[in-house]
Amino acid sequence: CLWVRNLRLKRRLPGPFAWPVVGNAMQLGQMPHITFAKLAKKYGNVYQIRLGCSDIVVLNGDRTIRKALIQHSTEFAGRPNFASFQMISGGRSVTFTNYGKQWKAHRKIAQSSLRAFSSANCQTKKAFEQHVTAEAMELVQAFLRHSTDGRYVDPAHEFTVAAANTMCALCFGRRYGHDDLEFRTLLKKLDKFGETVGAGSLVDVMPWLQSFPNPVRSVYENFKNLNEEFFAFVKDKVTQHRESFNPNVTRDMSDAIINVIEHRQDSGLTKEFVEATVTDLIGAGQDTVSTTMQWILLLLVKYPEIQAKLQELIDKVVGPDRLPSIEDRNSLAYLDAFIYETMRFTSFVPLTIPHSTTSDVTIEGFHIPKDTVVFINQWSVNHDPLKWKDPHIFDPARFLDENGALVKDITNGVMIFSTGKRRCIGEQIAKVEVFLFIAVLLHQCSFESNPSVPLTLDCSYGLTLKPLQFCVSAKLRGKLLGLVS
Ligand code: HEM
Ligand code: HJJ
Repeated sequence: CLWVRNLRLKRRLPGPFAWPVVGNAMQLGQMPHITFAKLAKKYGNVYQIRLGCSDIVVLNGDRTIRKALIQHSTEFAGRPNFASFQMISGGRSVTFTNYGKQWKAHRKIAQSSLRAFSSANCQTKKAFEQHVTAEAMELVQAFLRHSTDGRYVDPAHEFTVAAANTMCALCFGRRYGHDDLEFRTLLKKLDKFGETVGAGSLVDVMPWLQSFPNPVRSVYENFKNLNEEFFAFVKDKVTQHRESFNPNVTRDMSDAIINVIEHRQDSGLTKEFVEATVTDLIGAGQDTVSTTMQWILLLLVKYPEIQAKLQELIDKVVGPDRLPSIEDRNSLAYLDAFIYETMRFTSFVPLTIPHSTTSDVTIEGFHIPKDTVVFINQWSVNHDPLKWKDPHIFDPARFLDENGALVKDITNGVMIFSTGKRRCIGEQIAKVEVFLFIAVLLHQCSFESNPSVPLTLDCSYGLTLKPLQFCVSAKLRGKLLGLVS
């Protein structure tokens, strides 16, 4: 009856005691997603914390998160109006913009041009796969070059360049090379992006810190500068495209997006949204894919028996005379299982980009008002003991049936691309890219770490979790293959 419902609706959200001024900021620790999972054991899967001046609801666990993001998809599709978000992609980011008509139109355009270039059209799809394979071979050569005379190489930056080049190839029709200093310098600076916008970063929730001359102020200034520099880099390339635009020839994704936004009737968006879209896509593709590759290589040298098993499989399916291709994917289920397990085990996007509620909503009996900031703990889904056996153990075989085939129901349980209205639009591209990168790397090389330096799975926290610096040595496994196109 009504008064019972009202009582339930009015149930105050549980949560830890919040101190004046800082709230729970001092309790977050080095790895907020782990802290949030621990708090869920005490307060349940929906609870409230306070960071500075913001009340934040934290969602945990597979059932609760899917219920919120799928059953209440519109209510949870917002983004907070954090000051840092307005500095990204000239203030017109598709990713960091709140729910509304404009965001919907923008996302639709970004999504459909990605689809057109990576899956719908056979020709552009093949071209994309060739770009990725070429980039993988550049990686092979870079690793071999840096591994001569028993040397070891830190793979992180090479992966960033490779992932950024892939997105540049897709968006601009050309790559910038492992030796282009200007491009490499820009990518090095971008490395700091995720520290500022990761959930639990304090710059946006304690704006009062800015009124003093203290480090937070320079965090904002650095963030603004790096975004302006990156946006200018992309805008310059898009301007060149605009000047040489021919409506009858779509050379790459920049052309495709210029075409939709500027040359089609009522796209609803101004031309500044073109460079914003491309900036988002390159930014996202560069950080996430390079982070995936860093974790994968770390796990391959940590578990040499898994590396050997993968190589044996690739040798059997592909043989020595050609490079692996995307058509081999169905025959390489164990490689896909290894990728899924890397994503589950590391959960390297531990919390999604912060969400906000677009209207009042009730979840698990708790009332959440409109415009509440919401953190979504993907790590807690991937380590939910009700869902995964021994979640703390790295075991790719958990995704395979007794015939060695991939089990869709289990792979779909991994949450790293989020779900619902804000789910990642680059998932297909990322999976193809990561698959080809590892398949080619393992086909051509063996990797080992320096035995005198202990390997750790410790990481740094941000939008993405990154492994601490580690070094590998690459050895050529047979003959170095050239590219056939
Ligand atoms: C959003 C993960 C690669 C484009 C997201 C989000 C996550 C994510 C967790 C936030 C979802 C949310 O807030 O609920 C990943 C992972 C990747 C990856 C794990 C690689 C392994 C890519 C790539 C692209 C891309 C390659 C572009 C080509 C986007 C965009 C959004 C997004 C545009 C914003 C969606 C929105 O706010 O509406 N991704 N991503 N991602 N991703 Fe990815
Ligand atoms: C970025 C990481 C960036 C932008 C935007 C303009 C589309 C990383 C995760 C999801 C990707 C979501 C998207 C982010 C776009 C990044 C991101 C980075 C520079 C950017 C979880 O975000 O290192 O640099 O410039």
